[in-house]
Amino acid sequence: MRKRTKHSSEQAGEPTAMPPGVPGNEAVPVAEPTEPRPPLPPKPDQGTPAPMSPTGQDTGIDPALNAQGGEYLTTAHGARRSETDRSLKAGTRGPVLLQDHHFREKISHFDHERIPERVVHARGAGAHGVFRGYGTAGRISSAALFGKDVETPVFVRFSTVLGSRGSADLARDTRGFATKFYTSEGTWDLVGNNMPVFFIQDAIKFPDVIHAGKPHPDREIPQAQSAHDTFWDFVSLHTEAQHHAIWNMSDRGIPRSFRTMEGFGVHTFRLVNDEGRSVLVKFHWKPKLGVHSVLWEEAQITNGMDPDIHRRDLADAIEAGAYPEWELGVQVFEDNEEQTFEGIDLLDPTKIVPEELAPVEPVGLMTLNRNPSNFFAETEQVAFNPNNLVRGIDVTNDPLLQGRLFSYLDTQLSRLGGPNWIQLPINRPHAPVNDMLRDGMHQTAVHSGVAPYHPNSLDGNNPFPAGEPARPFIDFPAPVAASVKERARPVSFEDHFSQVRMFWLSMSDVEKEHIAQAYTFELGKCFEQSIRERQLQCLANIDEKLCAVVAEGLGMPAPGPTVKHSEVRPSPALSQVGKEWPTDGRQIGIVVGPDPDEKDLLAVVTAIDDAGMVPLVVAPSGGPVGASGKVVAHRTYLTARSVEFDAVLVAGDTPAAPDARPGLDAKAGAPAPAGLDPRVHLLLGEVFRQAKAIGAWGPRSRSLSAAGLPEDAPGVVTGKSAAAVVEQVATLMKSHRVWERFPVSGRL
Ligand code: HDE
Repeated sequence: MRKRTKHSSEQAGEPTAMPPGVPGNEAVPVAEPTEPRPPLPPKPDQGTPAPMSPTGQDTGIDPALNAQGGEYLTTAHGARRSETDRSLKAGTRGPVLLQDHHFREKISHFDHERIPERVVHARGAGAHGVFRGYGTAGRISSAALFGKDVETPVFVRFSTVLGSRGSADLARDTRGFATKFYTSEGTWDLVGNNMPVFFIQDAIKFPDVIHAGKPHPDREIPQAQSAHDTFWDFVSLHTEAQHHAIWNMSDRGIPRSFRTMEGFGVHTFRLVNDEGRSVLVKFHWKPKLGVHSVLWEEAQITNGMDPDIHRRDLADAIEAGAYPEWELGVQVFEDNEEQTFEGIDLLDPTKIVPEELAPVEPVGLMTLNRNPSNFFAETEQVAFNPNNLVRGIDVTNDPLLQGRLFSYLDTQLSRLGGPNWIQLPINRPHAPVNDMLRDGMHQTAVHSGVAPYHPNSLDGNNPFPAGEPARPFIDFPAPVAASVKERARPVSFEDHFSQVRMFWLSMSDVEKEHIAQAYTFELGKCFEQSIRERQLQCLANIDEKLCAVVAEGLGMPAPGPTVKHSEVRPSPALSQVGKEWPTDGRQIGIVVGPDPDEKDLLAVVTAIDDAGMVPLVVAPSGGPVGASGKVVAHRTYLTARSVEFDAVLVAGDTPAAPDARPGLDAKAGAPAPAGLDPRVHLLLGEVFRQAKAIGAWGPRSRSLSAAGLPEDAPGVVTGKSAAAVVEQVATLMKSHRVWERFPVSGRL
């Protein structure tokens, strides 16, 4: 990440601009402009200008826009206004008049500014980008977007599931990963999650699981959390939910960033090639930066000090030119009558196919390279729908997917206020549209012709059904088995534990510790003893050691298993530990004292910048650091907190600043040693506990020992030369954390 973003230090309260006192930066009172200026240029989403109005008059304004044209303030119907700060009154001190249309229009529109938030996935962040096909999927799908070097614009919205629009980003939860591909053959929506399995097998259960996960209906708490009775009541009563639940309890439930999340289509889809042959596939998004998560302690601190962390991180990275990338891949299976692979039912959304059995074959690369210009118009109004399919991509009979094919079209009717939401700029296809849908609330198209029906003779039979040369969408002629109508599920959907055990056995020791702690925390927040008992029984059916550790934490007896564990082979691809990743965009805190060696500091900042990472200088107070003022503090001891750094460097001594109060260090559990600023003590203690790389250089750096950090601990680098320390820290960061530093009980 080369460029510092304009927002990167906002959350901590320091302006990134040079402070007053620096020549050319004196505070000048902001005067209201007095001359009109040319209209704002159209925003990228607002289409190409089409100046004709329905009356045939060339107004010079795009009628689809009709929002920011001309230089002067107007009412919504275009009458210029000379005054918008005072309401119309009967005399200076008199009552406001009902005839003040401008006042009523302004207030009334404001009263209706909010639309209902999404019933699930309400909290999210979006970005524009491009998908480039590798040309490798041509043999299995006729979709044009998979063609070699074909570029398709995309819009992606990431989200949490349970929380409201204003909830914190680092809730322990599943993340939505929804992608709209504006292809030349129509829009394809791949509406997936960051976990490859789902809580339920049949869509009819969706309202049940969501009612259980959302806040309790009496007090409407807790917000954006699964650590409560109704959630665990549902999960323990529905053993099919255990697989998704263990993913949530694992580190995957608290991602470091949207940029370090995998994505999954979850269901099995069907791809069809130009010869009409089909295969079954599972879609995977693989982040170029690797899969990385935070710790539960970090999540809890972050939700207080920077609840917008994921939104900010995505926007900052794109603004700085560190465009996040994901490779889209498919696991490919034969489309046979059983629709199983190695005994795994491909229609069961609570099952995965291990990558070791069916490798993920890359088909294209997605790069997110543009932030939305208006959150409401784009991120809030974007409407995804798994029905949006293009030629070459089709659905299967997965009963969860089948239900979704109804739900998404339906939900937009109330969320976006009628059937014409597809005409909103962010939802418009980039392919030509010629449907015979007419009228309805908020119709913005001015259709011509007299015969919106088919066939017709009055409009020359337009629009024409597309023949094969025009490459229409083809409903794949999937065979339908002769059967009876019944409310039943296949026997193959009844194994609810072997894949959960496979996930558990695939985890490293550290990841197992985290999972056990997460279950203990969540069940510890439940009040009903019977719910804890039932979930402990489920844990025993997954793994007895896991159950024993959680039971001990809860102070309850551990039950034995009631199912026989099947033989499962671990899938190493499920673990996040043991791999190396690029460090682009990772944040390094550089803690300095009041009088740092400026030459060293400048060299370190430059080296980190050049390596594509973000240096954040943490100084006793804001403003320029050192006499020359070449480096400015991005954080102060007061505003910095461990959670925003992936590694920390300490440049020299960090004595207590005049505003340091001993109480600030209370959380670290011990008073700060004399001479060390208590906030630096707290910072270093947390960073150490969070197993992040720590570096210090120079004979004067006594801060590490003063903070009680053992210099020979794994991932603590000291040395004479700043450059060498920075290089070693950067190497350590490739593994994301210094995993050896975590205490492991050995009981799991
Ligand atoms: Fe969704 N889901 N869902 N879901 N879902 C919605 O649609 C629903 C499911 C997913 O950023 C809603 O427009 C049903 C699985 C994402 O705008 C709603 C069922 C997966 C998003 C809805 C499921 C998802 C949604 C709410 C069970 C992963 C956010 C607002 C059959 C493969 C999209 C909206 C965005 C949103 C229904 C299950 C992913 C109510 C009935 C499985 C990423 O229509």
